[in-house]
Amino acid sequence: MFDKNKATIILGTQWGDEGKGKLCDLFSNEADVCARCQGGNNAGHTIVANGKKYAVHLLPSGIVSPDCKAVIGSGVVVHLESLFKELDDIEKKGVDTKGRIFVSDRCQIVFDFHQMADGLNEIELGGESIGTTRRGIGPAYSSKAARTGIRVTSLYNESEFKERLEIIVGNMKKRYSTFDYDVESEISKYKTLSERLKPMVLDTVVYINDMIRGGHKVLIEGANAMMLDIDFGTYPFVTSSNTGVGGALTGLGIPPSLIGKTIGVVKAYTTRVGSGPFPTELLDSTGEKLQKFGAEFGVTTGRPRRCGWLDLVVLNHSNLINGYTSLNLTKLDVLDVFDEIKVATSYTINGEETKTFPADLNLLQDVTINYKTFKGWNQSIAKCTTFEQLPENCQIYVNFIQQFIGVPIEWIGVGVGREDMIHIP
Ligand code: 2SA
Ligand code: GDP
Ligand code: MG
Repeated sequence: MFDKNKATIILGTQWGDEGKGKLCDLFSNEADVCARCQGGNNAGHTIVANGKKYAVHLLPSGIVSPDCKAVIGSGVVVHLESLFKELDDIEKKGVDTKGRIFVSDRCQIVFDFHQMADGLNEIELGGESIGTTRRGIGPAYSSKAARTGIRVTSLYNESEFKERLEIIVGNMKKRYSTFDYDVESEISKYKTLSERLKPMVLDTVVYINDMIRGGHKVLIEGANAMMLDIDFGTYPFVTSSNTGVGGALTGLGIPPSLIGKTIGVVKAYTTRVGSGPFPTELLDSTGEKLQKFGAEFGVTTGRPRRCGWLDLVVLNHSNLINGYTSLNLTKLDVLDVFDEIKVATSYTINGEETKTFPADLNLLQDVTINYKTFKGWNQSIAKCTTFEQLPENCQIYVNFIQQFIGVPIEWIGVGVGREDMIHIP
């Protein structure tokens, strides 16, 4: 699972919700540290372990493993009230988090006004809206890039916090005519929040580097996924962080030489929540069947997810950028009930076949998808524990994917639970 003195990264390869939480949980059982590097509480990672279901948003999945430290790295944007609510909720489920959660002193804070701005921006966009989670992620990263953001470290400098808060709220008021915000009450609220946060605040750059270099097992948990990457995803229908391997490095402050394995999590079909292009989307009964059997609803917002066949053009694009060392194919069991399964192998755009994902989304309006069709296996694979136990048609499907991408499928998900995973060493 871990190379010596190197961190392992787990990343989403499609549009999110591939099942990263489950693989991260499996690795966290062995890890000393599980660190989030980007995103915020837009993420929704599900873990089903010891007969209980957990949904984490800001908390790293490693929080569920009692011997694993959980780190929220500098690249994460943090809404403090949401963080504390998550901590309280997970404690109620019997998870002892004391002394195990650290928050970077360099993290940008997501304020309620960022969430308000997120909602207002979406309303302004009307029919062109991104379909964000409205958790304030875009506006918080915008403040960071505009250098008006407020970092955790500023919470402990009263005058600096007040000064920066007044500037940023002033800017918001100028930008949004309907913006009502009381700075004084915000300051007093943050006094209380920052007290609770204090024992968790850490220079995580030093901590993570020391842990990896010191031979401890460090897992880096990506949030969202490659096609939602601010630079390489379906811009502007993306989130506001770098969701790939680059985001892992900049979000934690570690050099590439400290990275060992980079594992890509691939759903055996495709889903997307929110707006934006989705070439293999199925707007018919097959799509509905995928949604129903895959229980495809957003973990953070409860929104139904759009569904379609696996798209290897997308997976190739994602692999080109992240260089996966192995893949985790998830939710293969959802395909148990299909007579026929399709996989996109290329697109035809303006009469030309292409295997690469275009930057110009307009080109996708008239795209023809070239599919390879597989026979289904029409039986449950839930109890399979080895690759050899999978039905022949299922093995053919898996083998095709790994040969097409040229990356070994090392893990196969056959159910929601921690134990429902085939490992192919
Ligand atoms: P945002 O809120 O600014 O990051 O939204 C921008 C786009 O990114 C998408 N996005 C997501 N896509 C899949 N899963 C996400 N997490 C939740 C989950 C989503 C939910 O695990 O189910 O509950 O709705 C996630 N977070 C952001 C979003 O849909 C926009 O397309
Ligand atoms: P993440 O954001 O990538 O962590 O994924 P989500 O938690 O948002 O969504 C994945 C959903 O699929 C969750 O409900 C998981 O419990 C579930 N899941 C994960 N792996 C499998 C699998 O192999 N089979 C099935 N049936 N469900 C899975
Ligand atoms: Mg999710």
